[in-house]
Amino acid sequence: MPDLSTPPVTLRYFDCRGRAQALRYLLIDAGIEFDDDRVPFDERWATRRDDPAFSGPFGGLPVLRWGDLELAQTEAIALFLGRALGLAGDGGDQDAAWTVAFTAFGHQDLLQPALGVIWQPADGDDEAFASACAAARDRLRRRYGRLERWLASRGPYVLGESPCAGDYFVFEAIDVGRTLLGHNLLDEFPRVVTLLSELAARPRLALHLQTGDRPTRFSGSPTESQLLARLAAKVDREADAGA
Ligand SMILES: N[C@@H](CCC(=O)N[C@@H](CS)C(=O)NCC(=O)O)C(=O)O
Repeated sequence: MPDLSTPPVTLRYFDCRGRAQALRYLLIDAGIEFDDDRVPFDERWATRRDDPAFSGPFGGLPVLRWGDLELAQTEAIALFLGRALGLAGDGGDQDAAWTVAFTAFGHQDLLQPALGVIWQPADGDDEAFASACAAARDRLRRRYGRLERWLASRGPYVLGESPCAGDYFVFEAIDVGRTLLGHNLLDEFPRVVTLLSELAARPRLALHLQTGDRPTRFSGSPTESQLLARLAAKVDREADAGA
């Protein structure tokens, strides 16, 4: 059994969802009290980014402090928390490896293509914008299909009955994907939808999602709001065309 008595915990990241939101979900769902240190997008980062005491060993966020331990790199933090909090399947080597695999799948393969659409040039032409969105949708749908297939013999979570660290990454990445690129992205993937709704219904997470405590920004892109407006207009146009 993991020891759930925790020392003081701080998770430092920017004031957006980005790479850290899955880690926030994981800590919240496990009932861990932590300092959710959200660095604003202002000159404070520029003045502190070169200070290893602030920006960690690699100069990038997120950074986790767990008592005397300082850890960086999103997926390493997930691995550590997964093991410390009993969120790595049955605790054996295979489940631990699959937990890492699904963390990487969520963080790299699902989240980065979804967020990529709000890192495009804000004033790019409509054709280039539409084709980047279509490419992201295609890539994501193929990957959601693989997840759907995986869940057919397990579920509702990736390792079975209870969530592992990787589920929070898959959840966050797909929630970002459907918010940015349209809810119909999940139309053919009922098991994926079930995973998302089961996780969102867990009491502490449901409370977090209802209270509006989650950062409103997705990323640090300075032109995020313009890209979001373009995306919303595009999704509306497509809905009208399909009606
Ligand atoms: N591979 C690292 C990447 C960390 C990283 O690049 N973080 C970005 C935010 S998403 C950052 O700190 N950017 C600020 C900067 O580099 O000045 C991880 O997964 O944690």
